[in-house]
Amino acid sequence: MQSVNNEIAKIFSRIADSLEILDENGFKINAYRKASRNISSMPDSLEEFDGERELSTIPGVGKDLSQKIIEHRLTGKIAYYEEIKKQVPDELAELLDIRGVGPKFLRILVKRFGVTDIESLKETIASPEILEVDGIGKKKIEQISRSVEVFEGGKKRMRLTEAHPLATAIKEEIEEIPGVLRAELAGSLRRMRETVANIDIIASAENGAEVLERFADLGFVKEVLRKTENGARVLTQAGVRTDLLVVEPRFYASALQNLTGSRAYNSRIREIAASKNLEVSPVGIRNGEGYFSSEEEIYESLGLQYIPPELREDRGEIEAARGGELPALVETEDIRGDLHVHSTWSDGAATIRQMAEKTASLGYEYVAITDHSPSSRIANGLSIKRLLQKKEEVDEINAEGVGIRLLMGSEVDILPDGSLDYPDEILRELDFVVASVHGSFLMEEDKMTKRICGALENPNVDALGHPTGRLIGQRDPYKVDIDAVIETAKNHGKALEINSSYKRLDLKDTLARKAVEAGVKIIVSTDAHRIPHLERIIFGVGTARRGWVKKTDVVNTYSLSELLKWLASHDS
Ligand code: DGT
Ligand code: ZN
Repeated sequence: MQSVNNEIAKIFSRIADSLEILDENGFKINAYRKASRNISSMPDSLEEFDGERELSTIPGVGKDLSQKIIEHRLTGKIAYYEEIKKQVPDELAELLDIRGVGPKFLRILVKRFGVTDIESLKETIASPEILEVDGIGKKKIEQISRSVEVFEGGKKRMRLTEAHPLATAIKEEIEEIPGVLRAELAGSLRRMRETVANIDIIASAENGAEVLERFADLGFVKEVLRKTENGARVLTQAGVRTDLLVVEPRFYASALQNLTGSRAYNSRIREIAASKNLEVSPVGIRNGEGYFSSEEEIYESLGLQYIPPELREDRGEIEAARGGELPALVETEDIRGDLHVHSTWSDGAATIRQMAEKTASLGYEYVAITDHSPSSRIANGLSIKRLLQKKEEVDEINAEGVGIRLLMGSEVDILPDGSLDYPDEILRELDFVVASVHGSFLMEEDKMTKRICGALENPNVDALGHPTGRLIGQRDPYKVDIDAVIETAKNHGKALEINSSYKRLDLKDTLARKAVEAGVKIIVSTDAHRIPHLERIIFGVGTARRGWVKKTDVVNTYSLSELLKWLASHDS
């Protein structure tokens, strides 16, 4: 849910940009620009202003703009804005975000060269004719080409699983800068959103200016894009935009709070702060003395339970926190075993013994070694003969004792007709079976649904692996009726997986939430094919937390004996 203030502010700002491109009267442009700014930073919701008269008391919002706000309230649309969008489509308006491309230059690009979007802009600035424009030289064009690269890079979102390790390494370098007292990831990374546009980091120090200078000199920095009094934006060698904000220690909690939630969340929190007579500054909420010592203290002052960063999206968590009804989210420390890992028996890079040693060192009580089944030929799936040999090795290692209980498992393919890749009498001998779709993705929805539900109905199957098959930024989920899958899992006491693999995070947050709301159990697994993958569990747990998943929903938070009991509960 986006707050009305945000929505209107965005529309007005977009109208101002468009009018600039259309070369309209400057007075009108400034009016929209000013109203947009005031509305986005004001603490009260527009909804609290009854009619046109009240609305026009907002600084910068006169009669004309009040009418537009009312029109939006009544119809969900503003006719004038719809008209403007026809003349200046989004792909054109967004070009103003390219540094060096001001409205005047963009007008020339449109009128003289027919530029409509980023592609045509790139062609135009690469053509020799562009140098015939007054005041445009080679240098200027070089600068704009560079800005275009940054613009395109900034539009791409990175996968959380790739950005997070990079961001953590940068954060650790910042912590080493003299004078830095604390540093933390903020923004979408702290919320563990599955993709992020940039790396946001916040630090506290008394000597902010010095810290920012040292930051800009760090080895990973390729280019400094922008510097302000208390912040810097740089591009890493790999082209990732990284923003650092440095604040005085006493403002740290406020600034961290301010820089974590989604925009929609932040504006609702600001409204609540204003209603509690707290000071709402652009860099965070302040109290009488000017600071809070922790985020917990801020939430207490707002009359809310502490809201964990992963929930700060304005998806109902504010209401829940007000009613003291936030769920007790699962934590990485709650995880007592990994139920989906591969070994050298199929396509893993580590032996069973190496996987066992590493998972034991993570403090786990159990690990299920779930290699592939025969149909996954590229993944060196195990024939029945090899499966039985592997079982012997698992038994041996268990008998020897390596500080962790190995579960003899399989990640068994769900074949196109819904049958499984091993016969029942073989599956029955396994401790843990996760069933997954690895091929024939392009099926009609009802066939795919039948296929997957059929597998879940098999009493030997314990969980459904990566339930939707999506790959972030690469492949859409296959067509499946997820509600039917959830219902079948529920009826048969089966778990659905949150797979922590870097492209998967599948189930995703919103679907995980749907599943636990329906009372379905979850396994959070790594699907590790190498030792370092075992540490990716934090991303699965992060996804679970974003999906409001509680510790009690997650099967692999159980002790070994509880787990075995759960496994027995749905066997035939
Ligand atoms: P991203 O970067 O698209 O993956 O997502 P975020 O949430 O990190 O967004 P970003 O980097 O634009 O902003 C960082 C933080 O600052 C985030 O917590 C939202 C907050 N923020 C940024 N701009 C505004 C704004 O105009 N209004 C409000 N209320 N908050 C903002
Ligand atoms: Zn961000």
